[in-house]
Amino acid sequence: MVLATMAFCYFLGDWDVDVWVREMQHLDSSLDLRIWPEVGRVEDIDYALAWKPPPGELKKFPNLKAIFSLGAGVDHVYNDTDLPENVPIVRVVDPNLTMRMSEYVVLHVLWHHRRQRIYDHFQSEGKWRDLSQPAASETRVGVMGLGELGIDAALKLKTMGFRVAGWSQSRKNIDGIDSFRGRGELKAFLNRTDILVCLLPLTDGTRGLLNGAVFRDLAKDGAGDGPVLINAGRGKLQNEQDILTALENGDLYAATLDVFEEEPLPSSSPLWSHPRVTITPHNAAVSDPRAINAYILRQIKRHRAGEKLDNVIDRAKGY
Ligand code: NDP
Ligand code: OXD
Repeated sequence: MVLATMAFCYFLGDWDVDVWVREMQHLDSSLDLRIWPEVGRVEDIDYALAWKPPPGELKKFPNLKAIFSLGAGVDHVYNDTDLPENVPIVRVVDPNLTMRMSEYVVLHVLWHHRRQRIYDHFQSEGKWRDLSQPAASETRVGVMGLGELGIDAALKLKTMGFRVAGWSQSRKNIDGIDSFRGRGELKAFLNRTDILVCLLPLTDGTRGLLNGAVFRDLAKDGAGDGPVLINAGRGKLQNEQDILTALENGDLYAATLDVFEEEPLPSSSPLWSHPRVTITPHNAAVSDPRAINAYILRQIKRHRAGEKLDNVIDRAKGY
């Protein structure tokens, strides 16, 4: 199919433009690719491929047929309160991204479960010492957000022997995973959770959810060192002052954070130097240019052929 009669516009923020363009041209060298802000005639643009598009820019394309988020989350598109109406917003659902996220979740659950922070400390002191070690089957992991990413991570943790539950809007029926739904079942979900993994989207219904009241409800009778938070969803899901307070009062023992209220995390944040906090720079599951471009191009080819787009977000729900 000839795609040369239409134009794509990339919004790439601080990502590597050369790599994204090279990978897309590798897939189809005939494409008319524009890189914001050098967009040329706004009437030409059929598809926007966007990471953090500046508010107001998408509205300028009168012939826009779809907006592709370059990540799984779409809150960075929603930041624009003046989005064109009736243009579908499509998010990434791709095995490459899903596997990366599950690697991250499994790594950090195991790292806390196996008490690796303490062994690193022993090593720094040249100390040969072993600690008691609960079995995975004694450790209860709770995954907030049982969507594309949460389900895959939950199943991998279950395979490793952990006792896994998930929390979502709707009830799930997944073999071996206990399902909790909605605010009414949140407390029960937290009460049975030793390691809380957050893979929720940022919406009006989830903003600020990871707060002191939630940490207070986490199980305090676990086999490990105490409740752990792993957040790879979005930074604005969490209240960082409440995380620090909970780390002091024992509602949390430790945390792994990939996302932050403000990114990059300001150098003044006490999280950087907290002895029981692990920080990664919002790279739990990076968007791989080759895989994500291929996913989007497949969708566009199908769309041009009159087929429906997949993974269009529900604007009313916000994810
Ligand atoms: P999905 O849309 O597939 O899943 C979202 C899940 O959250 C669903 O299970 C949904 O419930 C649940 N949910 C949404 N709102 C609520 C609510 N108010 N209460 C309870 N549950 C709720 O998203 P993905 O799994 O693909 O991605 C999740 C998020 O991960 C992304 O939005 C993004 O923010 C983040 N992410 C972070 C990355 C990183 O590198 N740090 C990389 C990729 C994604 P239901 O199933 O009932 O609809
Ligand atoms: C995403 C992300 O949403 O990388 O994909 O945060």
